[in-house]
Amino acid sequence: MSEATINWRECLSECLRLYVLTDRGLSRGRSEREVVEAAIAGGATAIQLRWKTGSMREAVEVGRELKSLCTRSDVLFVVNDRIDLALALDADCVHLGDEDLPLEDARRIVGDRMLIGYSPPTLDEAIDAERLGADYLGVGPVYGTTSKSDAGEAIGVERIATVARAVSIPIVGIGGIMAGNAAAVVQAGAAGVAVISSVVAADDVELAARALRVAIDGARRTPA
Ligand code: TZP
Ligand code: MG
Repeated sequence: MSEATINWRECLSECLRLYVLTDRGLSRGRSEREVVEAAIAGGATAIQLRWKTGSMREAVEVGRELKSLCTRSDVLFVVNDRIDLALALDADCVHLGDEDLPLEDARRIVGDRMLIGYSPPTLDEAIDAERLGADYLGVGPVYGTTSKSDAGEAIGVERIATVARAVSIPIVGIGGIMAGNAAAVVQAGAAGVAVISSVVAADDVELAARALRVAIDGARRTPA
C-alpha cells in the first residue's frame, strides 16, 4: 500500500500499538537505520525520530532514510519536538511536549495534513490537549526509566487508566516498558506502548520488538 492511501487518523489506535523511539546513545553503536529496520521487522507500528544531539543537517539525512523505511512498511513516521524537521521530512506526525511549540500554534502551521501527538505533564493538560486538537497523547513515565533524564517520577498504570477515562483520543504509555509489563499498560486503557531501551538497546532488536507485540496484541484482545 502506498503512503498516500493511508488515513492515519482512521487507523490511529492500531498504528500506536508498538511505538519505538530512536536514541543513538542507547543503540550500542548501531545506526538509526539498522535499529529501525529491525524494529519494523519485529512488528513496530510507529517509529519516532528522537534527535537530541547532532546537527539538523544530519537529522534530515537520517530522517529521510527512516521515513522511507516506514513508508515502505505502512508504519507511522513521527518526528519528535521539531515541527520544522517534521515538515522538511514530510512526516506523518510530530510529537510535542510542554516545552515545544504550543499545540494551537503547531496545528495552525500543519493544518490537517499532519498528526500531532502531545505529552501532557498533568491530567488537566491532557484534557486541554484534546480540546486543542492533539491526535493522541504520550503518558508517562509509567515505570522508572533512565532513558530520559528529566522524565520525573513513575506514575504507574493507575494514572494511565485515569487519563484514558478522561479523554477520547488514544493514549500510549511510555517509560520503563518492556515485554513483561506492557500488557498491564494496555489493559489499563492505552492503545499501545512507546519504548526506547527495551527495543533499541536490546541484543536482538527484532526479537525484542516481536516479544512486545505479542504482549500488546494479547492484552488488546483480553482487556482487564
Ligand atoms: N518520555 C517519558 S519517559 C521517556 C520519554 C521519552 C523515556 C522512555 O524510555 P524507556 O527506555 O523506554 O524507558
Ligand atoms: Mg519532547
